[in-house]
Amino acid sequence: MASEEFSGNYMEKHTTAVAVVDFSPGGIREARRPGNGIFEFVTDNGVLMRMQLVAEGIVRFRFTPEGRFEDDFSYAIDPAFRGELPAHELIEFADGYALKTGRLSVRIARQGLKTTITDTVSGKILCQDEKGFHWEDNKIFGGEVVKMAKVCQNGEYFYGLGDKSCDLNLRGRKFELWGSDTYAYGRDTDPLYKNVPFYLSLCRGLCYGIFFDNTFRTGFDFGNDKPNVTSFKAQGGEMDYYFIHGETPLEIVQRYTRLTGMAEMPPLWALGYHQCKWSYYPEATVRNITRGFRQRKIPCDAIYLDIDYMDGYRCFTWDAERFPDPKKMVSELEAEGFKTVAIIDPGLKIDPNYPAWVEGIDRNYFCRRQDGALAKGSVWPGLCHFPDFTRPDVREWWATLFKDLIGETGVRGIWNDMNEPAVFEEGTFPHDVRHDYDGHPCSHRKAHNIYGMQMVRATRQGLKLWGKGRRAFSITRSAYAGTQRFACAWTGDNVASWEHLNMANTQCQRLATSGMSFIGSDIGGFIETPTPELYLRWVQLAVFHPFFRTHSSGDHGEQEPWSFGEDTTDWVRRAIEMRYHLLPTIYTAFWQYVSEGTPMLRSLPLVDHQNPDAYWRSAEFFFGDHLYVVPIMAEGEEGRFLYLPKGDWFAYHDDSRPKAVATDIWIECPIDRIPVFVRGGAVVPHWPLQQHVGEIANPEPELRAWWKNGKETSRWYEDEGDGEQWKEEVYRDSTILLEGEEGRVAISREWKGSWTPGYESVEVSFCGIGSAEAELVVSVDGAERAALRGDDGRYRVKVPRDFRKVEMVWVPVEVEVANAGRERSNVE
Ligand code: NBV
Repeated sequence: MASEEFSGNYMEKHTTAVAVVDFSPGGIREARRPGNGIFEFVTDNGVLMRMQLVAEGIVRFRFTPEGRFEDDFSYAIDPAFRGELPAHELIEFADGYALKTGRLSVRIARQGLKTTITDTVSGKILCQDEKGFHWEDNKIFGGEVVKMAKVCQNGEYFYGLGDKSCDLNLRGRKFELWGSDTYAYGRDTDPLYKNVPFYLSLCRGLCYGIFFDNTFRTGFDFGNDKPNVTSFKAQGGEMDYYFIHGETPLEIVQRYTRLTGMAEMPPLWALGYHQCKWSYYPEATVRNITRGFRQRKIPCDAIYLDIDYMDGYRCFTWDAERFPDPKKMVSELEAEGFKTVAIIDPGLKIDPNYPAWVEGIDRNYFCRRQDGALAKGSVWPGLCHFPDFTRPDVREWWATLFKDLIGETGVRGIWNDMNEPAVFEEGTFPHDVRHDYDGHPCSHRKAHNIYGMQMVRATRQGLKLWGKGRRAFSITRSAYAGTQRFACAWTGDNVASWEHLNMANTQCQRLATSGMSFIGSDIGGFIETPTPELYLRWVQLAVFHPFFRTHSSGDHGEQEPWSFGEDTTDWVRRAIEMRYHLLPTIYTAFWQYVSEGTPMLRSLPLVDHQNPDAYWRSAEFFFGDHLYVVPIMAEGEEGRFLYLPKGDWFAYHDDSRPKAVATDIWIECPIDRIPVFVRGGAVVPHWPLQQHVGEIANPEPELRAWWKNGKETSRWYEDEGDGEQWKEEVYRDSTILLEGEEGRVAISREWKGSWTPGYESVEVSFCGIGSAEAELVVSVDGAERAALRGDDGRYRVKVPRDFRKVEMVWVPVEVEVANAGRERSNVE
């Protein structure tokens, strides 16, 4: 029994033995309005429902059969979130009630509390209850298993839900959320590491999102058990969900992200390339690797220390033989442009000679079992105790433990692993482990899914406490909704296979849809060794993943950019160089994520949401506003069909234009290139090549502006790259308008913020114009300037840093249009 209980399956085994009886709400006997925008309904069988208008487009629903709600506490909802309530009214009908806002009508049936939400503009139903709220009594653990069933409409597609590894569309599948250490997971492995109970529905151009804020083990079914039913349920707690509406899927993701909290700007170096392995040690090996980058001129900004840097895997210690003088090493690496990132796990070794453990035990900071005994589990150091990160005082203490690592030694980033929490053999903590849950004591059944989030929250506190005013860089493997406030994340222990490359693509897109844009996968695969081609294609995809890190378990072979032969080294270098050139664009997309909640990776269906042809596609995605990335994810693929959404597009590498916009156009994909398209009219900021961020003190930017007959808006965000001043608007956030017509193109810009860049001038390149020599005149803020046409056909002009307008006029000659695309019929 003990080991069964420890395995976490105890409840499942015991509850499945009993026949399931579902209960449903009866008829409304009382309606009341306890606050502005808040409405409560009580049924004759004691169910209490609360409907709360939270902000424009967000309605929260809470149900309890217990007649009273629990304390309103959530780890997911950002305490800083403030929603403005739109005008609304509640109308009573014979068969129920309706809450109306300008945009939504939410009807609640008098009998059974079923809701129907209609978009009042189109008059179409967005989301309708099937069985609606229902529940099962939980005699083993108390409380209820709470359930919700909604109609799954014909033509409805689903996205989101964190790190699931299947194709983007979730329709026809079911999933669980219960953070799990899933070494070498596969396409159908479920649950995985992260728990993000947010999904997005897209149906013939209409869309909505559901965020089910419940931290117990949760299940989602998108028409799997019953093709016409979408349902979600949890093993305890309340049915507490937010319906989120928006004009577009991106607006819904923005609203969800605002609700659960915005990420902070990362230090700019964190967007560079990172090199990791389990493990680089001793010091000589670390230095050999960093030297390898500089000698081969492959840009890199961060080097990682996995668990072997510690003394016997004791967190916050160093192995004195392997790393005799960590401070010296870290500061010398820093002088060469490498930031050191170190791993920290949650388990602290039970060892009376180990100060962190002694402090934890003396202060009673470790998790206990139901009967009061300390919870134990074996992990890397042997038997460990685990801090209860759901206590504010424990989080504060944890932050202090980083004094040496961050404050003294100068480690710049902390990587939290094993925080599902993972425990050898048993998998995770037993259900009965107690947690404080910030003053709402509960068992591990409720706290499991937020344990990792609270750990990395505490870690981030440490980074801020000792980081000398620098921006924090923290990484987590496990997460709950809202973790984007505290960390960047990676997709865990993947495998060096083409299938895993495909999964990395969908997982990163999906996490971005789920509010977590700062995401990446272990490039090349954590387990096993990639072929040179697989490694290269992976790096090429990851150029467009916000977190850009090679990591491997290291016991199978080398996985540095130069480990795969000379040609591959050159091609990998080229891909990494592309990343460094694009850093200002990546940083701008990050800013849009931080300031508006707009995902950095934008899945095609979320952008092209009026076109159901795009709904089932998983491969292509948008990076930021204007780049469209077409990853190559199959062995030997030298060309592929792709879907190009409506609009003007240019091939990024040579400004050629695909012949036609179609669902199936053919492109060549030479080995040294990742196909990327740029939207016509886009202005995309670039930097000169650096071997690491900061190598050039004030890099002179290049703005590449692609031709469009019409108008297009672009953004360009700049700041000092570190420090907290961006919060005081010490940045330059430019909005650039491009206007083009035959014989004329102009870009004009305005900016917000008080930051003054250190460079003197900017290079503007007009791309994709064709030949425009005849009587070419360029003016910058009204003054004439010389423009040069390069061999690449681009017109370049140097402009002062604070330019407002650049205009180029010429007498049009016939415009050459090269063909990047061939129609399908040409190649079949
Ligand atoms: O710390 C070792 C590894 C780490 O490299 C990896 O990234 C984590 O996902 N860690 C898992 C524990 C060992 C896994 C077998």
